[in-house]
Amino acid sequence: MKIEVLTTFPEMFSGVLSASILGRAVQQGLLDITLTDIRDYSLLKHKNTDDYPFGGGAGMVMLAQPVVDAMAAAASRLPRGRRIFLGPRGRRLTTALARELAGEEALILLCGHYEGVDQRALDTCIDEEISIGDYILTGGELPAMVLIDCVARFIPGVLGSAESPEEESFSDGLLEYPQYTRPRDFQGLTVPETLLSGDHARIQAWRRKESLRATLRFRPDLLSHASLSRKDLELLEALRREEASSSDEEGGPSCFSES
Ligand code: 4G3
Repeated sequence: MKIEVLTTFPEMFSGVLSASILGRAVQQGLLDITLTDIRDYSLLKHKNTDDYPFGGGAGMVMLAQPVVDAMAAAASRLPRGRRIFLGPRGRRLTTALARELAGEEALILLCGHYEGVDQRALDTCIDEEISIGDYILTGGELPAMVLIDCVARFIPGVLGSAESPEEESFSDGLLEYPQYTRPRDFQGLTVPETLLSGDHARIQAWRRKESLRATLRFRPDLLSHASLSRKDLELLEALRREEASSSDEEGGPSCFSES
């Protein structure tokens, strides 16, 4: 997938795009990411990209001219690219949206800074606005990186063949089950016996139950949209009783010494 990012802070992306799974995806050519500095398109003599807001008020507004010209240049390179602005008024980024975006051949991501971008630039050169959540950040760069990471996981080959983006939390509408690795005994804390049994069917059943338990405990709101079998609903009924009677018990073990 080709992605062009329009930003006044291209240097913010270097670590994220060179490390770990995204770094490997870039190296393998699965992700082809171009960083375009909006400042390079400013026609002002000091290459400004922002100015004071008409009507007054705090902060600065990004100028339409460098944004529109940077977008025109990007769109000429990626004429089929979906033109996305990262902003707090946008459609919420979810697993479903990330999966949809991963099916595109190209994306153009516009990162705003300051108090926003001149509305005329947004009206003329953006297909859609996407938000990563209900909070304000100093710029759209972190949201763009979050979107790239989230979308990349659905591009075939980005995750190792052993991992599947569909096995993670939220893909089936439930939270993930707890995971354990070596050693079997860590400071007296042991791994659930089922996971050592080698009985694949038993392990699957345990994991499903623990996914349901985690979702019921931490994100019960997700249960109304999850696809649940008859067996799941039975398990949930049992878990509701279990959780209700255990909620007044002492908490689990702590990694800090009890004094
Ligand atoms: C536009 C996106 C851009 C208006 C961007 C602030 C949060 C998100 C910005 C504005 C951002 C988000 C830049 N902050 N929730 N900051 O995805 O008020």
